[in-house]
Amino acid sequence: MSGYNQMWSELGLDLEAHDALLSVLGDSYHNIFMTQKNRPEGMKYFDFVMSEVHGLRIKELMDAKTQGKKVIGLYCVFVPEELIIAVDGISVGLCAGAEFNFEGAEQILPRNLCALIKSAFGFKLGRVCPYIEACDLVVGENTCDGKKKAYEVLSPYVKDLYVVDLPQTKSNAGKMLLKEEYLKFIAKLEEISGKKITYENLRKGIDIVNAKRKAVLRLAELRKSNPIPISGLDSLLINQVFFYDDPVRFTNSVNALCDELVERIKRGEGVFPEGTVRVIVSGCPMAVPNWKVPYIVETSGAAIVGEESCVGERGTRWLTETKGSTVEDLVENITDRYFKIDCAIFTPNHSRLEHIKEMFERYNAKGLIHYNLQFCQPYIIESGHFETDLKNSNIPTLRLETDYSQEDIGQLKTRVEAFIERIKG
Ligand code: BJ8
Repeated sequence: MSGYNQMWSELGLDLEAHDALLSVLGDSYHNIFMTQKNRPEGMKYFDFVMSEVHGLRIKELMDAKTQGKKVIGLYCVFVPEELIIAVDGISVGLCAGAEFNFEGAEQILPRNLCALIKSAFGFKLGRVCPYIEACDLVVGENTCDGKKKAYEVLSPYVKDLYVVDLPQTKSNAGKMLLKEEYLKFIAKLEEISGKKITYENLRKGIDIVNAKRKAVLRLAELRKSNPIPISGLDSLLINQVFFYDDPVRFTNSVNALCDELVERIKRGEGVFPEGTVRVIVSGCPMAVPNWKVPYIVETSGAAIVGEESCVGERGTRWLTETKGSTVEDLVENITDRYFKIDCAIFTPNHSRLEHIKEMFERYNAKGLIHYNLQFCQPYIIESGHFETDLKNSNIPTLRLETDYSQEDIGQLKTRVEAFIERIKG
């Protein structure tokens, strides 16, 4: 990708560190994804997207910027992409899933912070993320304590940081707060883009994002089949690309892949041997290139058939309604839709547990792996009483707590293999 050196330099990247990062990522992608057997042809598009994730996609963003479009970086699924598209903006995910420059991050943040936050800082401080450098606006949100305090620290490092406040309870007052915050965010978007949100452009934004969600939900539905037509790793990758790619192109590519999977299912063709154990993974989001646990699971005799995660069904399972005829109506619909997201920062958070149980049934799973990032208090705390409840519901559960390092792979694999043996029986 050296053809992009000038662009990366102009974005202020540290070329040497960036080259080293791309080389490690390229090797890891090859070892994890390209060694899978009998992958659908449609995955070639996503392989291409990943091979150009710091190249062609960034060039597209830079070209769009020269045409006056704004690039908006996000860390959380509570920030509505519909609003960004309405002002002709482009949203990009900024969460990072690799252990890079944690030493740098730990100079300004505590060590006992989750890897997702440290990684985002490590990428920024190490100047290896072209996405954050391309952003006209970076949007944070008051979710967990770690993130909300980390944005205070991030503020001096980015050109324009805007933080959306979020409720902590699913109450009427909480919903009103969320709507107020979305109205303020609209004002911010209108200010930086110079464009007014109208019924027409917001409706277009809703339609584009709904189509994208429908495509990934269609993919999710196909994973119920037996034999399983696509791996959990490839499905996770698609859910990760969801946050970076052009939304219309992404939707078309996912739908084309689904058409292929429908044919595979008709032919009885799968990617795992007959009788492979089906599991659901639930918990903290897995940002690119965090593929560690799914790789361990799928090389230990199980197949992941669903993700209860923000990079997965928690982030995509509801569409935004289109009822009403004014901007106010559509903002109300957007608030309704996002207020349902059952992130562990909410208290209490019953619907997440119900969703896990419903997914377990729907995908005909044999076990649940609860994935916690170390120091992520909301998900770790929830996983304790969830485990008790799930056991009472006869849902075998394995709780894993890990970070982005490679050091615990052997230990994780031993535990995952033992769990798979247990649920097989
Ligand atoms: S809606 S899950 S994307 S906040 S892993 S940073 S919670 S300490 S990512 Fe999230 Fe929005 Fe919720 Fe989803 Fe904190 Fe936990 Fe770290 Fe986390």
